[in-house]
Amino acid sequence: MADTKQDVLRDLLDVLEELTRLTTLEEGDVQSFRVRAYESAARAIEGYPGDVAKLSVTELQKLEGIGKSTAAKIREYLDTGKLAKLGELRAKFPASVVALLNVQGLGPKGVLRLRSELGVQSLDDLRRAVAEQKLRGLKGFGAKSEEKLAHTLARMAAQGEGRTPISVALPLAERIVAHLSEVPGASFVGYCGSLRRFCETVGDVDVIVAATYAAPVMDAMVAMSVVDRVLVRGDTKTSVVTRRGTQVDVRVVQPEQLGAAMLYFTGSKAHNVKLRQRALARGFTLNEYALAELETGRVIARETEGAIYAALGLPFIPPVLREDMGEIEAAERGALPRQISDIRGDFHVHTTVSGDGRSDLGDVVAAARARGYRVLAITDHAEGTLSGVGRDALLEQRARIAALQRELGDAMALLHGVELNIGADGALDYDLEFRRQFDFCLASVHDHFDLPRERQTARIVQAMRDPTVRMIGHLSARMIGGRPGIDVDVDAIFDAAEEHGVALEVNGGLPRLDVSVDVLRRGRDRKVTFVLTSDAHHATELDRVRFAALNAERAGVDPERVANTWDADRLLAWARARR
Ligand code: DGT
Ligand code: CA
Ligand code: CA
Ligand code: ZN
Repeated sequence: MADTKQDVLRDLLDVLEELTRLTTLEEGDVQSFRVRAYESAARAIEGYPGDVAKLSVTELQKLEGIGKSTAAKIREYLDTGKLAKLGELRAKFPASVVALLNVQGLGPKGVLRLRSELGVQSLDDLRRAVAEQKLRGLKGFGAKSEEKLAHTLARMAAQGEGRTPISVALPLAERIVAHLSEVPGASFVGYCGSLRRFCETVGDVDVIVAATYAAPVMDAMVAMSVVDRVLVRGDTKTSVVTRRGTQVDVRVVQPEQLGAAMLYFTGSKAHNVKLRQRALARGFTLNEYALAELETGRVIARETEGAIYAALGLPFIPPVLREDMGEIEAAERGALPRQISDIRGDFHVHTTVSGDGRSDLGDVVAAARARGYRVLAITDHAEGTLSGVGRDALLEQRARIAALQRELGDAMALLHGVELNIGADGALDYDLEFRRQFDFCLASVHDHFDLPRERQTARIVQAMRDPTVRMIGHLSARMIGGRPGIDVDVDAIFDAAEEHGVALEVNGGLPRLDVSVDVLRRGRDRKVTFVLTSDAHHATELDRVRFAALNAERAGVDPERVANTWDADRLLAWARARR
């Protein structure tokens, strides 16, 4: 089966990403010239509207962000499916060493020093070295950073360091699904397991394919370029491990059994157990093949999940709710939470005005219009953030927004907003007078992650008291699988949110998903307004708002608590309201 244009593009981006990571190790610097060259090449390719594979070295070089040597590497990979430089780097840095880059606070320099001076080649080695207090004598480390590392390692172990963050697992799964969907005879391909339930990390990715013949599906799976090794190659199940260390289980089922298989392999286990008890109470058995009569084995339902739920006297239960947290009981009472639909706007969006934004204002606005939004707040970083800007740049942007608004008319309201940085003691950027001139201010934490709970809580509450702050962005500032969240008293934050009428963001960026599902569950019955956002740094990332919606649905938050679902007038009045 020939690779499609999309596959080629994704493979190429993967290769560039791996090259970037390995080069940080080779050079001991995340900011080296070559690291940045690969990063900017990846962005150029992502943004290129045509077929990259058709471009010559010279044509590649003409794209902004691609230099001569990177252009040659790209061509080499497209022509041969291989890259000599990558092979060389892989030989130099085995996967267990690359995995050390995931240890917060170590960085490529630290990894290299630990390897050369202490022979640390893996997380286990590092754990041993820390336990034996071997780091404190090392230049650039010391007792303090050794203690910090011990802390980080303990946290990684507690989070299940073998688990893959959803920001890696979901794109991987979507890519596998797209690839296997092209196999002739595959009538359905989808992912199940914890990923379909939208868990923040997954132990492995479970993919289900409905097909009469399994062999072509399994052939296509093991041939994918993301695959590092094959663990099991069977008739109904194949398991592989990707280069980044994620296990993927692919199961082929007969098309008429698809529903039963999807239900079973989506889980959770606890949800399945409850359903099976319910089936037994009705004289049925339920397994991955069918819901059937206990006595006769006669099949009652198996083609769709909905048919199985219906035969058990239940409405369809959305996968994100299947955690045995009362959803079956709620379904029985007809009291499942309402779905979140009709998202009418976004309130956390960056443009090239932010140092880390990658789409021009005009492109972001056009993309928002294409989604049918009625309100859009442009919220670039204020000067207190690393990638933020000063007043002049924002005033210039304000004029551009006003001009765009004239073109848009009533179709969509553009708000000139800003993402303020919350200082260690709660101070915000600029001065009150300047902040008041924005249509919409959100405030969020971007540094000082290690403050004790009272100070973290106090600094955020202090920001909430500011009359210009409409919303607190990514409350915990965590990066799933990377940085832990800051320590805050969530109940005190809810109290302040109710008192000051400040909303809490539900950030849909997969590395963040912040506020988390846990905080959403705790806040479900408080009078707190939640706002779904994409935190897009590129026009295509506006789509991430759907992840925010899934996270809110996981927690069973009612749409009435979610500002984006309000009608346009109410939403706009809320966004502009001044205290
Ligand atoms: P993970 O991979 O650890 O993030 O979590 P899951 O939920 O994806 O678990 P996994 O991959 O072991 O299995 C996928 C689904 O298959 C699981 O959610 C429920 C179902 N399943 C697996 N083993 C059992 C079992 O022993 N009993 C029942 N009832 N269901 C099972
Ligand atoms: Ca799984
Ligand atoms: Ca599995
Ligand atoms: Zn932001």
